[in-house]
Amino acid sequence: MTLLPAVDVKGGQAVQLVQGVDGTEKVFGDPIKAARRWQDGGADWLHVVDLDAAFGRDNNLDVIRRLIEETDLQVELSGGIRDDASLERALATGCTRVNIGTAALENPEWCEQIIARHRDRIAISLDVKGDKLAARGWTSEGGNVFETLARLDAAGCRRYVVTDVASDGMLTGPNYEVLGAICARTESPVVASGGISTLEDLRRLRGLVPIGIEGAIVGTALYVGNFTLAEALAVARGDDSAARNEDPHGADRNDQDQTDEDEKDEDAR
Ligand code: AMZ
Repeated sequence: MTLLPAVDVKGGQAVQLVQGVDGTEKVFGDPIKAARRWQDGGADWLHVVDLDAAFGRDNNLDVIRRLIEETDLQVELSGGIRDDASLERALATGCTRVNIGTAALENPEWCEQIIARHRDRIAISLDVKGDKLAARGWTSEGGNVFETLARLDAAGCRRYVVTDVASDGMLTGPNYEVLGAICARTESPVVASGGISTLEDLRRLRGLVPIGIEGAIVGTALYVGNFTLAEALAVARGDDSAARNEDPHGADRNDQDQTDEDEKDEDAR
């Protein structure tokens, strides 16, 4: 499974929002420094969101362009890519692929054309809020998730990035139900985003690779230090025996095992 650390950029700074709400951000400084930190930690990929562009004001393309030039990372770039001009600008940064959110809802014909033209360089962002999709910086809603997915699949969409808006920045775990339902309805690979909090979450997502989960985007959990990037990469590779001891529920489970043993002893007496 591919691990993609997130660098969300607002006002030139790396930030993490809570449920995507403007103004809730924790600020983590220079996005290029953050990207270098994830590269030095062993990441191959970065998920970069231009939040100002997603909110429909201004953009952070200068710093994002430099970030791509000054690192060797493969970058998935999103935010505000809604027409030919913004798509050309985004592709010209040297990113590996772009994610399209709002336009998948508001401009389906354009999406069909760009999927046909740019194939693997286009992924569709399914930003899920209940059974609807969120658009325009997650400030508006529209379109049923599964109807939109069926339409995009028919258009040949190569990849989906599925973000559960309610989980994003919350450290409450991914929305496995939504991820499972989407994987069941498409043959294209799915990158999971939103809510990842523990290495156990990453292990569970890795277990979903056979049904179509290809990658996982980690933001807040990495920035606040719930685990290290090295640990996360090891779990994503399936090579995490050294990291297993950290299971936060391990202590509780052992206590429960002990209680079970005690009960058995009682029964035997
Ligand atoms: O946090 C938010 N409010 C937010 C966010 N992270 N709003 C949009 N986005 C991301 C989507 C997707 O990657 O997850 O921006 C991209 C979509 O942008 P657009 O402009 O195509 O809808």
